[in-house]
Formats: sequence, C-alpha cells, structure tokens
Amino acid sequence: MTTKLFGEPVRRREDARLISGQGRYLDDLGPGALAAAFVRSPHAHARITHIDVDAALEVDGLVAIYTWEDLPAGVCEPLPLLIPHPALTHGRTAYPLARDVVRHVGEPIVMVVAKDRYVAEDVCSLIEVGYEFLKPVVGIEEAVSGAHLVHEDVPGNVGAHLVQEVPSADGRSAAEAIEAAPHTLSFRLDIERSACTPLEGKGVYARWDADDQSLRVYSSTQTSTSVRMALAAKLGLPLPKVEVIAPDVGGGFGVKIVHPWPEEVLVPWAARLLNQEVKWTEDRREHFISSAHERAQVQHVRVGFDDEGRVLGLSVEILHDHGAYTPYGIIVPIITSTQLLGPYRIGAYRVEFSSIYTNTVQVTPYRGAGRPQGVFCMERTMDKIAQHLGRDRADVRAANFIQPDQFPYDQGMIFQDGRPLIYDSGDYPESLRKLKDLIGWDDFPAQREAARAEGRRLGIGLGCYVEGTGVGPYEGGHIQITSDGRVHVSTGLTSQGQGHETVFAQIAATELGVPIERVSVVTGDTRRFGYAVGTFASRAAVMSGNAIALACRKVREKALRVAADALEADPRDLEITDGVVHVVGSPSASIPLATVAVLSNPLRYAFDEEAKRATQFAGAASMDRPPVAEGEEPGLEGKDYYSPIRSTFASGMHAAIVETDPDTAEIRILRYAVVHDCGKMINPMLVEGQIHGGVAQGVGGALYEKMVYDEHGQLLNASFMDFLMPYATEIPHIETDHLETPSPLNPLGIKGAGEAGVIPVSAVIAAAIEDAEGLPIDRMPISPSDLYAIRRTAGN
Ligand code: MCN
Repeated sequence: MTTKLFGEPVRRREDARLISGQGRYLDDLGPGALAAAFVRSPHAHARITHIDVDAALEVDGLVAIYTWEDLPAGVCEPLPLLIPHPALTHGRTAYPLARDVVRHVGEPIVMVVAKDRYVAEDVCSLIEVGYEFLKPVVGIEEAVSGAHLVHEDVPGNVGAHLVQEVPSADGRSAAEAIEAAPHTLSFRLDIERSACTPLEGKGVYARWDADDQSLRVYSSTQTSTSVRMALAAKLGLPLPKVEVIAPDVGGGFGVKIVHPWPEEVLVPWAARLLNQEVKWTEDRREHFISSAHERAQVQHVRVGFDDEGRVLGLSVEILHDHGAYTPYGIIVPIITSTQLLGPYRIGAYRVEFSSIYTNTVQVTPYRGAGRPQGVFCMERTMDKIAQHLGRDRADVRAANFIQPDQFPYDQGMIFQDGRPLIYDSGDYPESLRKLKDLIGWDDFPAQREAARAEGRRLGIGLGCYVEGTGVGPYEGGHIQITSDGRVHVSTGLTSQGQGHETVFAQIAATELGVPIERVSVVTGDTRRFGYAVGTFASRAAVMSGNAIALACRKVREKALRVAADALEADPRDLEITDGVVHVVGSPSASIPLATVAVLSNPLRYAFDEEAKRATQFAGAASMDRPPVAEGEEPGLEGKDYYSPIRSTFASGMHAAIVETDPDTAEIRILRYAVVHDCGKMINPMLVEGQIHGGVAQGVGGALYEKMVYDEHGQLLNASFMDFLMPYATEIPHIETDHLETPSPLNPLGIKGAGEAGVIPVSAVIAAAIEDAEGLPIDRMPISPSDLYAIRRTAGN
C-alpha cells in the first residue's frame, strides 16, 4: 500500500527548499522595515547614573530612542518568570530595558529605531551611559561566598534551594545507606558553561495595522502561541488582534523557548507606537552576551556500594550557576537532579541543589537541559565504582539496571512537569548488549594493549541515560481536506529544523490513507492554530504527532460516514487507499476523498472538476434531509488535542574509542557508537539525523566549547573566532543501532528523540580519555591543554 508511511525513512521534504536558499528566515522578511538596535551594558555589574542622548539626536535617519523611562505600564515591568516553583524563593527577571542596575555584560539599556541598522548602530555609539561600578560576582565559588551580591535582596546569592530524598526499600536515608555500605567514595565534578549558539540568532519583525488595530509579529521563536499571549497582555491588546508567526527558524536548541525576550516586546511596542514596521535581528556578539547559556555546575558526590558494584546509597550536592536572572525558573537543576538516576535502580538517594546568581548571562535550557550534567555525574560514579572494585565498567552498570519486567518503574521523585518520575517502558540490558556488540567492547582490551605496545594510547568509555520526553500539558492538531483532495495539517508548536513537515505529513498520510504528496503541514502560525505550548523537551513527535493522529482519525471517521451515505454502503465496509474511499474488496464502488470533501460542504459550488463530480452523488445523498445533518459540521475537517498523564521516557547508551597523543595531549575520537530507544520511530532516518546532530553538539561540549569569563565578568570568547565549535572534520562517523520499546502512554507508542544525541557524550568521552590515560577525568570540557595539565599534576 502506498500510504503506509509511518516508520519509513522518508526523505525530508523541507530540505529541497531550505538547502536551495528558498527558506524564509526572519531577516528575509520586511526588507523595508525600520531597524532596531540596542545599547547594551559593557559592565557586568553597575548602577546606571545617567543616560545622555543629546549627541545622537542629530543623526540623519534616526527615528526614536527609548530608555526604561519611556516604557508604558505593562511594557516597563520585569519580564515574566515563566515556571515558578516553591523552592525558587528568590526568583528574579530582568526589565526589558535596564531600570537602574545592570547585572551582566550585554543587558539592554537603550533601544534605538532608525531607518536602517547602520544608522541605528551609529546612534547607539553616540549615546552616553554613566555607570557607578559595583563588584561583579563571577563563578560559583565566589558567588557562594556571599561576599558580594548580584541582587541586593538575595542573601548569599541563592535563588533556590531544593532537596529531594528517596529512602531505600528498608527505609534507610542515603546518609545511613552510605555509612553502612561496604565501599564508599567521595569526589567533586566540574562542568563548564556552554550555549546553544544556533546559526540563526534571535529576531523579531512587527507590523501594526492601524485600520484593523491589529498586530502581526514574526519571531524566530520556539513558541509562537506563548509570544502571542505575552504580547497581548503586555501591550493591552485583545488576543484575536495579535498574530505571531514563526517563519523558517535556523536552529533554536532551547534558547528560543524563553518568551518574551526583551526585544520581542519592545519591537512590536515600537511598531505600534510609530505605526511603522520595525525589525531587529540579533548579531552574533549579542547572542553570546545577551541571550542565555547553560551547563555550569559543581557537583559533590558521595556513594556507597557493595562488592558487585550495586549502589546502596548516593548523595549529590549540586551548585548550579544560574547567571543573573531566572526567567525559566529552576527547570535545569531539577532535571539534573531527577534524570541523574538514569536506567538505574539504586538504594537510597539524596540530591540537593542550590541555584546561584552570578553577574553573567542568565541560564535557561540548552538541548539536553540539565541531563548532560546529571549523566556526567552518574556515569563518572559508575566508572569510579568499577575502578575501585576492579570490575568491568559495563558489568557494574548492568548490576544496577532496572529490569524489563519492572516497568512501570517509579523512581519516587517529582519530575520537571511536577508529576511522579515513573518510567513507562524500556529494555536496558538489551540496549547494553547491542552497544557492546556494536563497539566491540569485549575485544577492546586486546586492542588497547596492542596499541600501547606501539606507543599509542587508546581508551574506551560508555555512558547510559534515560530521558523524560514529550512533557505535557498538551498539543493539538487540525486537519482539513479540501475539494482538490489536498490535506492541510496544522499544529501550534514550532519547527527549528527537526523535520516536522516530513514526519507530521507521514502520520497524516498513514492515518488518512492519502499520498504524502497531497499533505501539507504548517507549524508555529497562530493564524492556523491558536493553542499550543511549544517545541522543547523533545515533545513535538509525542505531543503533536499524537494530536495529529487523533485529529486524522476523527476526520477519517467523518469521511467514511459521508462516503457511506453517497455509496449507500456501511461505513464499516469502507477503507481509504491512495486518497480514494472504496468498499473493501470492491474497488469500483469508490469515491475520491476530494469528492467527499465537496459533499461535506453544503455550499457545493462547482468551482472545480471534483465539485462537478460530486454533484452526481449529491442529489442522491441529500435531497430529503437538511444540508448539514444533525450532529455534523460543514467541511471535511477536524481538530483534536493530546494531553498525556505524564512524560514518556526514552533511553540510550553511547560508547566511544579515543586516542590521546602522548606528547601533545591531542584527543581524537576514533569510533562513536549509539544505541537508541525512542519507542516507535516515525522516521528512522530523521531520528538518526537528530542523533548525529546531538552527538556533534555533545562532542563540542566534551572537547571544545566553554564560555570564558574573566574576573570582571567580561566574556572573553564572545565570537565564533574564539568560541571553539567542532567542524565536520572533528565529528566521528556515528554508528547507530535502534531498539523500539513502544510507550504504553500514547496511541502511537512513541517517545522523543531530539535531545538524545547530546546527553551522554561528555560522560562517554571522559570515560574513554580516563581509560586511555589511567588518570581521573572529573571536569568537562577537556582540551589538550587541560589534559596536559592533568598529566603534569599527576607527575606524568
Ligand atoms: N522522531 C521520530 N520518531 C520518534 C521521535 C522523533 O521520527 N519516535 C522525529 C520527530 O518527528 C522529529 C525529530 O525526530 O522530526 C525530533 O522529534 P522530538 O524528539 O519530538 O523533538 P522535537 O521535535 O520536540 O524537537 C525538540 C528537540 C529539542 S528539545 C532541541 S533543543 C532540539 C532538537 O529537538 N533543537 C533542534 N533538535 C533540533 N534539531 C534542529 N535541527 N534544530 C534544533 O534547534
């Protein structure tokens, strides 16, 4: 059957357009719009004493200059704290333009609108801002000393403090279980700051329609519906008068889920005030210093275990660097502390985190969102246990696995969505078996020895993770079949390159029995779909995928009802193949879906051939009854929502073989293997693409990428000249195998895949380097100079 597309490696439909330059990104829109630019703080911590714009006023082409004082009620207030939490006792967000104090380099202070960006930047350079310097607080250690404060009213710079404790089955606390364990270890781990750095930065373009008193905003966002709600509220506009559209988006990786960004409020506000189109496109330096970062944590670990390596008690204290503000709440450290448990069933667990303010760029989720840090912690722990006991590292993991017959498995904690952390399905022993086969785990020791005899240092490492995906609360799908037989699918969440246009079309084509060529998909356009949450937490496949399937089922049912009427058949005897409804076993008794669409509309003007054909059926079908039957709505269309009871948990295991240079400490990845389980795959080729992209980002985090701040809070590497990213030349060939344990929680049995690739990479690379060098690797990323220093400290 040509319409069975779910699970097939269909090529990405969006690529022809995107790779041939036909994409329409934010900066391609509104070529005649006025341009906005911002004066941003050059200091990490300072009080603004005055702003003098006089020298800028004469610049030709200047349209307006705004400071905080110019902003009206609504716009002038601090930006929202999107996900409050009782433990976030001192949540703080920024004003859209700094009011009196700036708390990181890059904080916006003045907005300039001019005829183009060149003029706007010239004006910015002529505006003088006076500062009284305050002591910047940089780095976790300095912040926890509490000697200087980022926010005057936040003692000790602690924004949040949360403890979660799960006792052992026999009621022991983690401290008691560790105390009583035959073996114990304590150590510290350090993880540096990194950032999403999508190739397209943020951007917003707004048009005010004075006649209609309505606003249209294009934003490079991961959530157009939430930007819309925020704008309606902040600008005092009725919701139906605000439209927000995410055009093609050149990557998001988490940073574009924050909403509204200051510019997302200020640009539309100025467009309405000036009654002119206004646009702002973020430049690279702006992205580095005024969007968001993630990852930085210090972790103190204590673990107690038995002779087999089974963890009897684990206690982790996390210091989480939150930067200057907490617009996205404490989701990142909550995820670290809960997802740290991975595929393991451990005795007693205690985790405690403090979320610490520093005078640096704020922290919000970046692909993996706290999981890479959690996995780093747990997997380093597993390796240290194995080393202490002299046992095989894979065996120690296997000894701790949750077994396939133990699902659903309740970890006894509260997850990021406020619901219990209950794993729905998985088969961790089988994943490990596949991974060991794929990388050749059991044969590696001989390989290591052979290399050593030649003076080469090879090492192998592995890492496991479990990832909560598809978090709620809901997503919706709308299906419309028109009289030309085309299927129009829309869903409210947005796309940044994941391939939604392809996979959602696959789902609709499969459910409706139509050729995929007839299906078109729209995402992230509030004109088409008003209620949605957004794209993050690897949730689009699960949430919108299932919503679209449910909506298709509704429409299919209606199509069969209408067709049965026209064919004088029983709907139960009908099926749809290649866009044609026919009686099973009697293909001649058929009616195209296009005709069914016409029949579903009481206004059946003969605009096209299908409509004319439909009149053949129409007479018989509707002469003696009302044009719209009772209980029916006109049109062959339908909408449905999917709202899960809780998240579904994907999982995976990675392994790598690395070589370290004995002289230069250069680190090369020779092989990289992934076994991945995201339940039923809609499109295995896209899943592999997501994994490749994720691993590439993970390799960046493991070996290259870090945000380097000096003691004054200046970001020293705020450009792609200085912030090292891996090129294709540094990314190994990625060998992949899959496992499909369907999720019992949703109709399609799927779990998310979008973040999986990145999550365990740092842990895996650290383990492999440690194996090659015989030296503990307790920090990430690790550069050749870092490795060299570790060797020197160890006297090697
Ligand atoms: N997929 C599938 N079968 C499954 C699961 C997923 O075929 N069982 C497919 C999906 O249909 C989709 C892709 O894999 O095409 C990723 O799906 P999903 O796991 O639902 O993730 P989302 O679509 O919600 O994307 C978000 C996720 C996150 S959180 C980040 S961050 C991220 C990522 O995806 N940012 C990305 N991948 C990215 N890829 C690109 N190109 N750009 C980004 O900004």
